This record gives sequence, C-alpha cells and structure tokens, in this order.
Amino acid sequence: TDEGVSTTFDAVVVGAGFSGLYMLHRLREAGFTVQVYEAGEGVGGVWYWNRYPGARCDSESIYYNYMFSEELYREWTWSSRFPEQPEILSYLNFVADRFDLRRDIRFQTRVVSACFDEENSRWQIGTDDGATVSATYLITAVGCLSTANVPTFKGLERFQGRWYHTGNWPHEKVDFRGKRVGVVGTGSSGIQSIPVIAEEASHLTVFQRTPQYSAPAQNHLLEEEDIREAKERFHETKQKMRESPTGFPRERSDRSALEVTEEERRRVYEAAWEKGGLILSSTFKDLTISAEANETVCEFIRGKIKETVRDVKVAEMLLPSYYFATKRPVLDTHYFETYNRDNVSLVDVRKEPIVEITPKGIRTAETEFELDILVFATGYEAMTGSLLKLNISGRGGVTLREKWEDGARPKTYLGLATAGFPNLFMITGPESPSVLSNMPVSIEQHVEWIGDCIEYLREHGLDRIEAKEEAEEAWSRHCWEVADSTLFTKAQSWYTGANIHDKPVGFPIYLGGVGHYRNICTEIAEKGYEGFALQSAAKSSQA
Ligand code: NA7
Repeated sequence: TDEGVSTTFDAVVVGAGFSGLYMLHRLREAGFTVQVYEAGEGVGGVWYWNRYPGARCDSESIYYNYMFSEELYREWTWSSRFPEQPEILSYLNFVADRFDLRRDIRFQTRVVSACFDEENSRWQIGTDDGATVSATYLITAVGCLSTANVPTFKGLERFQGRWYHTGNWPHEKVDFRGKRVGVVGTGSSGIQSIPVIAEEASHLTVFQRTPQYSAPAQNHLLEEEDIREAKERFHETKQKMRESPTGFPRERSDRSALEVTEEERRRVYEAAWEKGGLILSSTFKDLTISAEANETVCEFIRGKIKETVRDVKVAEMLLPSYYFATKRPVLDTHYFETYNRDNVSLVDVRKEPIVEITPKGIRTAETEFELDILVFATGYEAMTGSLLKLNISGRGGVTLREKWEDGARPKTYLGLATAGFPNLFMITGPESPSVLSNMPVSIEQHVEWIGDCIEYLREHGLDRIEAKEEAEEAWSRHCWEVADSTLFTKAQSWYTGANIHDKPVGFPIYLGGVGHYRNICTEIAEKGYEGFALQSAAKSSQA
C-alpha cells in the first residue's frame, strides 16, 4: 500500500453516479470516512457512459434531480423539458464540485472483489490496480442498467467496420456521414438514436426483434416561467414525488379504461399523446392489470403508427403486440417518421434472423447487409449484472453469484440487503421499486435509509447488520406476488430477465409503489430494523 494513503474506511461505495455521489455526501456529512471507486474517468455513472446520439432521459428534467437540498435545486437550471445526456452529466459534475466530492473518489479504478472477513466483521475490497482496502460497510451504487448486453453473434470479431454498444459509447463523436449503418435493437436507446443517426448516415438499416410502443416525448425548451414555478414549488413537488407510486408528482387516474366510452378513452389518450412523456400508462388505473383495458391503449398506439408510417408493409412490421408498459415504455422524437425516409430500412429479425456477422456486415437468413458501422442498442443485463461482476463473497465464502444462482429470484430484503452478506447495502438493488420509478427519488430514499441505518448502528455501539433469511424470504415472495397480480410478469422484457439468453425468468422489482415502499422501509427502521440481525463485531467474534 502507498505510504500515507488510508486503506481503512467506514464505508466503501462502488460507483460515482447519482447514487454514489449522494451516498458519499450523506455519510461524510455524518462524519464517516468514505472511499468511492469509479471505473470511469469522471462522475456520472450511466450518464458518463451513455453518450450515444440522441441520449436523453425520459423523466422530466425538473423532477430528475436531487431534492435533498433546496439550495442545490435552486442553483441549477435545466434548459429543456427532457434533459439530454450532456446536460445531465454537467449537472452531476456541478453537484460533485458543489459538495467537493471528488477528493474521496478514486477514478479509473474498478472494484474486482469484495470478501467479508468474518473474524473482523469487515469487508476486504480489491481493485483492478492491485490494491486492497478494508471497510466496515460495502455499499453498491452500480446502477440497474450498466452491464452491457452484446449478443454473442457469430463472427463479430471478424467485422471490418467499427462497432459500438450504446451504453459504452466513445467520447469522441462518431461520424456517420456517408456511412452505411446498422442498428440492432429498438428499446429506448435504439429508438432515441435511430432518428439522429438517420439524419447523418448514407443508409441506416434497423434490425428489430420486438416492435415497441413508443410515444412522442414532445420535448421543448423550458420557459423562464416554468423554471421559476418549479423552483417555487420545491417543497410541494418533493413531498408529492416521495409519496407517489412512481416518483413523479402527477395524479393517478382512479377510473378504469373500461368504464368510460370509446370517445372518452380516445380523448384521454389523444391528450396524453399531445402532452408527451411517460403519462400514457397512468391515464387509467387498470392498464397494467387488465388485459382488456391494456388492449385499448395498444390499439390507440398502433393506430398512430399506421397513420404515421407511409409504407403499409413497414408500418405492419412496426406494430407491437405485447401488453403496453410491460416492457419499459419508450419516448421518442420522430421515431416512426424516420421510416418514411428513403435512406432507412427495417429488417424483422424474428422472421429473418441474424445468422452471423461477416467482415462486411450482417448476414441474415435471407441476405447480407453491407455495413460500415454497427450499433448495438441491445440493452443490459439488468438489475443483477453489475452486482455479480463485483465478485462479492459473504459469510462462509458464499458468493452472491452462488446465492442468486437460479437468477430468477435474486432474493433480497427490501432490495437493500441480502442474507449471508453482513454490512452490504445495495442502492437500487433487486426487489426494490427503483428501476420502475423516477430514479433520483428512489435513490435518495435508499441513500437516506442506509445513512440513517449506519448512524443508528454507531449510536448503539453496533457495527454489524445482516438481513434475516425469513425476512428476506417473505419480502421476495411478496415482491413476486405483487408483480404476478399484474400483466408485467406476462411479457418478455429486461424486467423479467428474458432479454438475456439463458437467464431464468423472474421479476426482481417491487411494484407496490415508491411511496408505499418508503413507508415500509421507515417503519422497519423505526422498529429497530426489524428483520435484520444487529450485533457488535466484538460480540460476534466471541460468539
Ligand atoms: P432495452 O430496452 O433492453 O432494448 C434492447 C433492444 O435490443 C430490444 O429491442 C431487444 O429486443 C433488442 N435485442 C436484444 N438482444 C437482441 C438480439 N440478440 N438480437 C436482436 N435484437 C436484440 O435496452 P435500451 O438500452 O434500449 O434501454 C435500456 C433502458 O435504459 C430503458 O429501458 C430505459 O430504462 C433506459 P427485445 O425487445 O428483447 O426482443
């Protein structure tokens, strides 16, 4: 170890995105020593890596920020309704400077192992620079969608052009001018980048596996008046977001889509379409519960696609058939219109599967597409991918990978902790509601809960906490039951793990709502951390 460099911390935090930055700040304010490790050269997490053309957040900017400090909220001003990646990255850099966070972040350093040392009740954490440090608490802030999924197409290594994954985009601008480009994947990343790439490329071929429901973002610059109002409403908005089901301050409908007339339904959907954003799914209360109600919004969007896309055959290929919102709803800017361009073509890889990548491009069952640039917008190994990569081993040397072996049920207690792994906290872990909510709201709740918990342990002379198996079992079961009472478990999506070949299908997201979840977590803390075993290390080593 370097001389003079501390190697013992109260907490090690993995990741310097939205979660890690606030976790560092929260713990440091409480007087703990913290070391953050970040693989990137700068802060930002997914917003550091996702630099693909058109990358943008689907949460409205004025709700997509920290709310723990009113001063911070007032100091920052967003330029547009839906923030673009560069602006979000600037915001996170601003936060890092504002709270002097960088001095406790080690950049370009990846955590490659973490072992729980039972005797001393501490984590031994190894990094890719060969160093090992020790910490009482290990806190993962690695994000839910951060381990890229590049499908294992035969022949990729022989491709003579350049290829990129949207989640690992180069820092220098990729020049598509005069290039034949192929985009594989039509999730959020594909749908955001396709219209932008089409403007530049000589030809763009989109390889689509599942057609998507996408609604217009209706993005626009924010007026001074909007910004002033947002800042004035800080307290009201913050409270509403925290109590809401999904972390947005919007009202939820208490009407069924089936109790109104067809005209009324159409009026409601049209209004939501015109307004833009992720509001279609909350226009009626039963869209994610009743197949019949769900079909009404599906039909509405299919109608919009048919109206927009001129070529009837292409329009037909773009019509989705799964239950709306059971895959992550997508927002776009002129996505369907892009298929009216002469330089864009669409390939349905369910009918015409990709057989291999050749030196010149992509060969499907029917033809070879010559391409200069290949873009994989093929998503992530969601929820568990980045946690498993850390090589965490807990009590008895059991690894997280072994514990979650069947993959279908990455069992956790509240998404915050997991039995067998004392003093490990996960921000936005599996079986928390975070990934289906407005992320910063969920992140703040997790960070504050973890911060309070660690303070509580200090106050009570304790330094070891572990989720009890029975508490975890009950939470995990509850999580599944809530999900299975909806349409969410009836679709193939990254929510269920079905996007990853060989990954067993489950549902590692709590669907009971952000506000409700917050109350559960608070109550558990108030009961002295019910469901957790609390100890002092000294005692446990005697035991
Ligand atoms: P997503 O939403 O997981 O989308 C990935 C897309 O790539 C989706 O259309 C997939 O089709 C497609 N895909 C994945 N593997 C393949 C293979 N092997 N062949 C063809 N097509 C494939 O990832 P995004 O990056 O777009 O968005 C991730 C999240 O970021 C998003 O939900 C927001 O929360 C922000 P599929 O639908 O699985 O058939």
